[in-house]
Amino acid sequence: MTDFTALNAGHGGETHQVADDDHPVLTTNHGTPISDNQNQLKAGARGPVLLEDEVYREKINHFDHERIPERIVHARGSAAHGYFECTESLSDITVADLFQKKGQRTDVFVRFSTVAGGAGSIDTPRDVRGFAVKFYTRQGNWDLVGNNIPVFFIQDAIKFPDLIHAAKMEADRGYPQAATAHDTFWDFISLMPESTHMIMWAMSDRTLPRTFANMEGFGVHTFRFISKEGKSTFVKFHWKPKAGLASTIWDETVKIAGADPDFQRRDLFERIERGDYPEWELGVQLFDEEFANSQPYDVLDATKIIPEEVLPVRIVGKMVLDRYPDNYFAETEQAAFVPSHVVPGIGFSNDPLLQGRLFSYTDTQLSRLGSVNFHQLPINSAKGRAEAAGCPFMNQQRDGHMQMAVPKGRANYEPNSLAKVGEPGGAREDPDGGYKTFPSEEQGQKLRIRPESFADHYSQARLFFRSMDPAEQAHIASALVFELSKVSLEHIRTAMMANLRNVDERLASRVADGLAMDLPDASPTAAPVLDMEPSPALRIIRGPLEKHTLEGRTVGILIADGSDAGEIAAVTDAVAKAKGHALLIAPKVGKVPLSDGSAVVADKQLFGQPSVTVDACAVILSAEATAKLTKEGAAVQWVMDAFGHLKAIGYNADAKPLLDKAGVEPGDGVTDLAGFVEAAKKRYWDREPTVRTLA
Ligand code: HDD
Repeated sequence: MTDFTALNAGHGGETHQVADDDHPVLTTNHGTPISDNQNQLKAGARGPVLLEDEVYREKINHFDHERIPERIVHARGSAAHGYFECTESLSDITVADLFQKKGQRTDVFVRFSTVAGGAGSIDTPRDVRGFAVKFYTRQGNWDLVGNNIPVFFIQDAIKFPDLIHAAKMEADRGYPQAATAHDTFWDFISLMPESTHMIMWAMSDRTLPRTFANMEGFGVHTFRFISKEGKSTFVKFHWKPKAGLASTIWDETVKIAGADPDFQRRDLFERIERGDYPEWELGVQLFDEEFANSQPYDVLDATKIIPEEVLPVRIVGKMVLDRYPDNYFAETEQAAFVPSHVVPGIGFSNDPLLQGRLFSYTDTQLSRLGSVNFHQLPINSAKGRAEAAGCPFMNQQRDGHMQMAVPKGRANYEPNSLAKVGEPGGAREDPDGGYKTFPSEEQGQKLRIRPESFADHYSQARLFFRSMDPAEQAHIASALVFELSKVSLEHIRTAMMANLRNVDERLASRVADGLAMDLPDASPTAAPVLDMEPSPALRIIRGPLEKHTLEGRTVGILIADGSDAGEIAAVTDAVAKAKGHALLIAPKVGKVPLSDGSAVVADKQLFGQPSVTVDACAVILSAEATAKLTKEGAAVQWVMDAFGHLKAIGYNADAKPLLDKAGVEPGDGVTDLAGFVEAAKKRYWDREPTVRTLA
């Protein structure tokens, strides 16, 4: 018989990595040690492969089934672990464990997402962002499944499948992916006046967040807190980013998508790696029935906000994300967020959108994760309770696909008396500490109807638009022109403009002008449109959460052979002092020889790191390098984009010809190196009208 040992060693023998002290023995899933992970079992060296090869079959079989269905919405997501810390006790208002004591910490897992695109789509479409928080409290898991926008498109959950079908890629052609700029989305929206307020937010810079750390988050619906005495207080939840609100310019957004489709996921990972932990304050708006009844809108209507100027947000905690997941699939993908998962002290209102959600999320996990036992996956397990009570869950539910628990004894029913004879009797109710639903009085006829108090679809859309900074208003008008320009059916554009007239006549005219179309008559309204008091808290630009800072932000420093070592050190040090993050970017990464004979290794290569990926730009070049780079499209574009995207540009004297070539004009934010780091802390909105025409 032929001895094949030598053959195997010779062909691919070098790829055989064998077990040693550092590497355990490779096994199959049922534990059999594997001797060869490189070759299938064959009948002879050149012969056919054998079906009996379990090592091969098991490996490929498992691989073939690695993917699970992606989420029907919010498929593209990125997540991190961290903690929530209570900074003000709410023990008089709710029994929820996490709000009892100042300083008390609760572990969290947070997943950010886009809505419309598939799991492999880009991070930066114009889209709403999901902001889902799982609190592992000692009384079980609480999932606060919100968005970065405080209102929603529809008032009733029964419309959700239609909204999503219209928003996602069109059914026959399979595009566009992760974009709302198409016929079916705007067709649905034009026929759904209640979505107008949400559309104002969606067309604003809110859907172009710079990074996840620069977004607000909202629970959207009105929830309830329930106290020890059984008293209910209505509550709306707000997450306020410590890094400040910041967005990108549309042209920049589009270019980021090409330069780095994973821009925000990468940023989340790198921030945590650097120790720049993303952080938010948790705020609550607390109110009672009397306040609710005094407002000109219904607090059960998810297309409405309560302006912060009317009811201030009270800060009661902070959340810090300080650990990136170990494994994307096991944690981020298998995480199941379920709004009906609340803990004692937290309850629901009658918001019909919220009520509809309470069914949908558990249901979807059954097809996505495949089993009623999805709560046993480590990421979903009630680990906060496990720490407090020694077990994540205790009940008489049994079996099902992928059951991981091995319950002992016969007590799979309740009541039972088995404890009387010394057998384990299983868990029992806790009438005092267990979850109690708020016993609200409910009465009425069974009807498929919406209340009159939900009829006003335009007042808050107007409130939002009129509260914006002029620069933001221009962005909204331009976004509407862009999106509607991509709508091929003219009657849909016309219907949208008819709705916009009810929001603001000037906005409607700007859009009509941008589309070169005639303004139609305004569409009928179901209720009078009110002029509410503007709410400056809704602004990003020149608003209360726009921060002028370098903390956590990235400065790109363009260098090349012969750059001045002292100037580079001065800028890098100043950036570090301002708690920013400096990146040296050069035409070649390996080694950049500097003016004083020393050399640095660049962090990034110019062609792979366009200026859209950084928050501010410094250019430090020798005269010779500048002469070369003025003929290099990527370098000219680097500076041109920084200027067009309203970023600070600092430069040394020798680099000036590159700025001239890029059409950079002197003005605010264009500065010598000495003034650069201070200038780098903000964007220059007043420059915008000089670099592009907005609607
Ligand atoms: Fe939803 C996922 C947020 C309305 C049905 N939703 C999902 C996620 C977020 C939201 C952040 C992703 C969670 C994660 O990261 O895994 N959804 C919202 C907000 C809404 C909203 C803020 C309105 C205020 N959603 C909504 C309605 C329905 C759904 C009205 C259905 C009746 N949502 C789902 C879903 C998803 C989901 C199909 C897909 C994946 C999942 O649940 O786990 O069940």
